[in-house]
Amino acid sequence: MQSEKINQIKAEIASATATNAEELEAYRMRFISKKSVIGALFAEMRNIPNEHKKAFGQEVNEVKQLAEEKFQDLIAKSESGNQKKASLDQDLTLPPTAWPVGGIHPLTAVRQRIVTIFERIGFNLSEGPEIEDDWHNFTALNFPENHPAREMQDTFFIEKHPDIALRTHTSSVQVRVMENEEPPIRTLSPGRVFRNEAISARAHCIFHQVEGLYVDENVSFADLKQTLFHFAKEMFGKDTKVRFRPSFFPFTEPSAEIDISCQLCGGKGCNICKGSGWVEIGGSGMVDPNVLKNCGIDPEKYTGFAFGMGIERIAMLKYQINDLRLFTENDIRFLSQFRGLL
Ligand code: 2NL
Repeated sequence: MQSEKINQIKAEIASATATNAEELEAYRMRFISKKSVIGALFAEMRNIPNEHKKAFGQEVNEVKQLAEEKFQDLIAKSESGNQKKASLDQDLTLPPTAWPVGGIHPLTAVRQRIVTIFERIGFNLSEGPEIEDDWHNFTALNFPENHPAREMQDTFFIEKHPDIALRTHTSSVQVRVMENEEPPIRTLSPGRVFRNEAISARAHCIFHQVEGLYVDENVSFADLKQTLFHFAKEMFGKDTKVRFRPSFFPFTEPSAEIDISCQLCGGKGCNICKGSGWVEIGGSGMVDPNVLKNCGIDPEKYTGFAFGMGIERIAMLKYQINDLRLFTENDIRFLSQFRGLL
């Protein structure tokens, strides 16, 4: 009689299923809890004659163990079932999709890199107006009265007599520094400059320049060379070679163009360097004594060096960019390539 009941419970356990929390709870109520059918079997114990108690107890314990094993089994199955369902929907353990965020403009990144290199060797930053008078843009810098840069076709004039123009270089900032400060002067002036040029892959009417100026007692051409050697190696890598080529600027004497070994071919000769192995990165020289005098600095006591570079040009060499217009067209396919900079 009792055995039949126990067999029936065993059969029920064997065929039990549970796929969700409610069904699991129903199973627990029927087979595990105190008030379950198995609980009832334990309560029955009292009524079993002593000689059968042991055998009955064994049978009841067996079915109890069976019920518990099946319960664990059902729990495990329903959990993996839930997981399967979730993975079809969405895996909440995955990292979230990143929102598209902006990046630093390549010119900003390159300017910042240049600034950092010079700040670390004692240069400070200086800024000045983009609209300049003739004195700060031309006359103080020793430009002769008839210099072609002073022509309408080269410079954007805002007013004539007296002449007011968009600055054509940031040397005007350094003239202002020399007028206002005593040596030693070590300053770097990055900024936007303007020239009346037809826009092409190699020229633009608005571009960016960084100029450096060092004025003190006993500043020599050796200091100029060593400073620019240092810059080139920091900016383009320690194997970069530097060469100075004699040149002319109205505001420096002597003057030199600064070349570095070609980034692309390492000096062997290629398209970028037109077979020479060298590319120009800027100009430099010893500040002309006339310029020092114009800015209120005694050229008998002080000497100085200065240099100028186009930021676009440095960026183009560093990142192999072949068209100046890319910097101002705001094409996301170009700009997003520099997202990781800085
Ligand atoms: C170039 C050449 C140069 C300077 C800039 C400078 C400034 C003062 C006095 C003397 Cl206040 N010189 N600046 C000197 C030599 C060259 O720039 O090719 N720039 C893109």
